[in-house]
Amino acid sequence: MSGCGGILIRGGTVVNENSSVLADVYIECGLIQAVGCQLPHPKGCRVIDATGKLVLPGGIDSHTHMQFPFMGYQAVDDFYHGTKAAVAGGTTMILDFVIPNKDESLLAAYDKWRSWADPKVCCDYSFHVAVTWWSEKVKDEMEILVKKRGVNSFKMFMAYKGVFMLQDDELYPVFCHCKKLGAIAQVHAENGHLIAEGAKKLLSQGITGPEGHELCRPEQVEAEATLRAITIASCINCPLYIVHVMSKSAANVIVNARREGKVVFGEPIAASLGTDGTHYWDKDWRKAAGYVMGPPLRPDPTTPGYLMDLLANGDLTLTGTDNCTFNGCQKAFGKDDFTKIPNGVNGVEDRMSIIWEKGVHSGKMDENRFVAVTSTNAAKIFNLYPKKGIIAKGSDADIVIWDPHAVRTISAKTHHQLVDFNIFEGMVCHGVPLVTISRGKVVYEDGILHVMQGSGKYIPRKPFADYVFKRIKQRDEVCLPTPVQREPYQGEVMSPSPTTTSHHCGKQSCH
Ligand code: URQ
Ligand code: ZN
Ligand code: ZN
Repeated sequence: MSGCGGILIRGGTVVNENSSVLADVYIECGLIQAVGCQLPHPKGCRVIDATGKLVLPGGIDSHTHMQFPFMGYQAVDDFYHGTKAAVAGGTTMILDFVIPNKDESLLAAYDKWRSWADPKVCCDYSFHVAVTWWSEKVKDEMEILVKKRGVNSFKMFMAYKGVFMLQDDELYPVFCHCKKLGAIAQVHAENGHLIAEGAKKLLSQGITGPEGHELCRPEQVEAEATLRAITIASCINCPLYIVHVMSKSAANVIVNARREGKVVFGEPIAASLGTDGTHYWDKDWRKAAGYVMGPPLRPDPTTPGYLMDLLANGDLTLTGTDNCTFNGCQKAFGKDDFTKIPNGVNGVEDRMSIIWEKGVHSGKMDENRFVAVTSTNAAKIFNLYPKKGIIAKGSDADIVIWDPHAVRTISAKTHHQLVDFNIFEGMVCHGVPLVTISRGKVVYEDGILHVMQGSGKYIPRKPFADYVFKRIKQRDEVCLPTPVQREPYQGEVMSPSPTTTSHHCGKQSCH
């Protein structure tokens, strides 16, 4: 245990999802080598005093879009600035999205995204892949992505009509295929048809500003699609993951489905937990546009607190950010038409502090649940556990030393993201990362970044995560429908009339 630049974190409280214990942590060669009391101090290793501080598994942001080319612009936070900001906020892994255009090869898109990310990432990362069209080729490529590229999650859009949206009769085979491959199906749940109609109507009524973005896609539009996706998935016994849960109505649909025993996971994001959609009515156009994302934040100001309660009690499972940032001059493309405002907000840097402030400091959840919803549950769902998501011997040394009492004020003036706006501007948060360690290297300490572009690794993920698929497999085995055993029907069978409309088998007479 020496010679690799080991680090001994001494005297902190090690917090995992199920325990908080006073212990030292020794890391070397990128891994946690030991967790215990009064660990020896190997010669030459660095000692970090964590007395009075918490030692947490690094955050895993389940949902980002770094340098995403979208709505005519490229997101300004690329894989370098985005991951740099992530580690400054205590996040040590991101799950980003490969989003092919319709008709584009999924494998080619995956290769393109890898070529963007690999030279730039400052922390570990992995990819979900979006299925934006459906064909035999897509089906084959999904299989290659799972078996040869380490992808175990696919996102389907029920919105962005004509761009990324799939129809119900496409969702069904895609969900079937995800299940067969052991990948989790994720959905962007909004009714794309209703949004398109709503937007046309509002524009014709002279509503062109950011408030139109929320008005054309109210809560029911999100809730309806959430229920529809859950219904389709449950007909197939396919596990389902609802990305960016933004409203009480959609969250309630997920709560009910889980109460009915369905294998459904809900992901609220820093934005939906930390702020609300009243800003769309701000008189300052740039400010209002800064919050435009899909699904939108909700004007009901009790939404963030409600979602946090559900996250605290287990109805919602994990958190991401949907970090997808556009500057004011890019958002301004939609100055006269809200449908042209590039969708997306920040969050990757501030997620941990927002959830600590609104979740733990407020008394809604303890530090163990905080670890579960910011790290462990993502690791379990995406089959990264126990490599990630836990402080234990043998796990990757992705660690945050967290000061639960320190306070910081969020601002675009001081954040590490490139974007020129912060949706949490002025928010005072307890809970501050003091030191972030990624793969055994200190990448952030006392406000200073020590990152190197390209030092992060792509993490391949195996299919059939136990956390997701154990129940599914068992149900498939024991819940098969069985035919009723009957004596064969012996009575008369009348041939249908050739003049009536046929259905089902298309034949006029079945015997
Ligand atoms: O829907 C998403 O996740 C994308 C494409 C990013 N933007 C957004 O507004 N959520
Ligand atoms: Zn989405
Ligand atoms: Zn997204």
